[in-house]
Amino acid sequence: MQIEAVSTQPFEGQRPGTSGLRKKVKVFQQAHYLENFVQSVFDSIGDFVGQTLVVGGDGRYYNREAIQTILKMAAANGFSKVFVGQGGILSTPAASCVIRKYGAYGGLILSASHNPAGPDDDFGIKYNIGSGGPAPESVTEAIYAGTQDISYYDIVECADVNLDQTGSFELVGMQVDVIDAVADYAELMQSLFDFDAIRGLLSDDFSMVFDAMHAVTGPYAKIIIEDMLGAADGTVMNGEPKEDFGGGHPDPNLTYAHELVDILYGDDAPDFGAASDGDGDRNMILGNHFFVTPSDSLAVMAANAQLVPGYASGISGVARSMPTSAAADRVAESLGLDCYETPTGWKFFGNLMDAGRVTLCGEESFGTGSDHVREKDGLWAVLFWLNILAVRKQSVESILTDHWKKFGRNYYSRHDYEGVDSAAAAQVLQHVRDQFSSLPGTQLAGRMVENCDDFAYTDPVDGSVSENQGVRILFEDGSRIIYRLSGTGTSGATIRLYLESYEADQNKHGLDAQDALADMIAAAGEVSQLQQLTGRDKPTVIT
Ligand code: VG1
Ligand code: CO
Repeated sequence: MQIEAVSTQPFEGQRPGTSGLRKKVKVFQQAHYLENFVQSVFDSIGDFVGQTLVVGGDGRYYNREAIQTILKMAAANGFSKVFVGQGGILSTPAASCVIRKYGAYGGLILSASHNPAGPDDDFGIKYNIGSGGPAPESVTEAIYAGTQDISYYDIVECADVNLDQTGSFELVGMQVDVIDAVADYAELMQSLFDFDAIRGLLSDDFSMVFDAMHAVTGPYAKIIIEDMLGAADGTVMNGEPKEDFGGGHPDPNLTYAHELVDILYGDDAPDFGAASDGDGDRNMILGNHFFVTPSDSLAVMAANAQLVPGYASGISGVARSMPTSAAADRVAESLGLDCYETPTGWKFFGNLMDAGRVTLCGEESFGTGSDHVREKDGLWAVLFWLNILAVRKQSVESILTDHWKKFGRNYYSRHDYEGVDSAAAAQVLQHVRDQFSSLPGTQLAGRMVENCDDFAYTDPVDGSVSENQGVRILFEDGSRIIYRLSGTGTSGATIRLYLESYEADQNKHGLDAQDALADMIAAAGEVSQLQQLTGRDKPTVIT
């Protein structure tokens, strides 16, 4: 059945360059809104008639309704089969795993990641290609163009599918396989990590807590960490996924995961703590009274990859997003590996992984992953750390201290100014740009500015160019100040300020990052006039 795609208000579509559509639930609930987007996706991804689609989401409010709509549209548009996670659940990395394992044409993942959920909060949808990774810009741009002149969509009229029961069902000529949401992913984890060694670690006097933040990783973590690896019951906290994520903000950082942070910094703190986000692709790693920056986490993984069975034969290279600290670069250099610097967003790692150029990838925003799937992977990172801890039998802190002794320490911090007026945010970046020609050769924060630019990236595999990926002030000693506007928010603008300075002297490795970077932070404010232009005197979140 073809339906005229009339929206109750002009259809805004997906902003070009972003990997998915994120809007308030209320926006998605407008007549035809979701349908218009889904049809625009189907119209932009090539010939899938007779092929398989994967569908699942992070369980947030509107997940189930959206899945029913997508199933009926997939049937009308000619897919022959859809895999959908039981209860409508698939974490982002699990969806990537399922797409790859069953050779699906692609997948639709329903999530707004760590954004809050519920009737008044956010919903999202993104399309992943057959490699299991986020759609590249050529595809997202085609989808966006499609959203601008969509005139009808195709949908079958039929009863809803029971998503709670696994098995095969027929939906107007299309097969719907409701699959166990965890099994394929758990099997993949088992193939990469030394589960016996981790089981041994967890049965010693080692203690850990995993915070699923009432989001999608709850069932995954309970099965893998508690059932398969034998951690004590209750190791997984907030493990029941809720449609509103328990009213929380499932972003695993020091601000939003404060419940976990309080445990790791409290009396009788466990040896290890970790958290993941709404859709399960992010991770935060904590030791007893110790925080591992995501940038350092990537570097430690690269330096210790040979200890993990799935990577024991060596990694082919490392990639990090531009704002991520250069800690991984130092490890890559010492291992004689290539290290790539890409724009923010996991989609830029896909080509490098497909071409076999990199094995490990990471972003400063609590994202790490490898070529086992084509998304960042929160629980994978936790298991990677547990595997390292099981082999090295040291504390998290001493692993980091050893690492810094060997490679030096990249002091690093990100300051987020959320919900800023969009025009003011643009002015902040422009104000820095206006000084691109005057800053080089001058002193700032006691260092010589070497160069300033807008980061641009040419994909080494397909030659595609991505411009304006962050405003950078680069110093002679390798220090950096970077300003970027977030592409994932749903109200106002978020300015991200990234600060990095390198310290080779091991006697100076024990400082608090905010103290070590104090002069950089002050200089970043002065150069950009951020406080004056936005009317904010301090960041919303400091990591
Ligand atoms: C943020 C992070 C970025 C990450 C993206 C998606 O984007 O900075 O590193 O790839 O979220 O992560 P932005 O444009 O807001 O800075 V997730 O967990 O939302 O899929
Ligand atoms: Co996420």
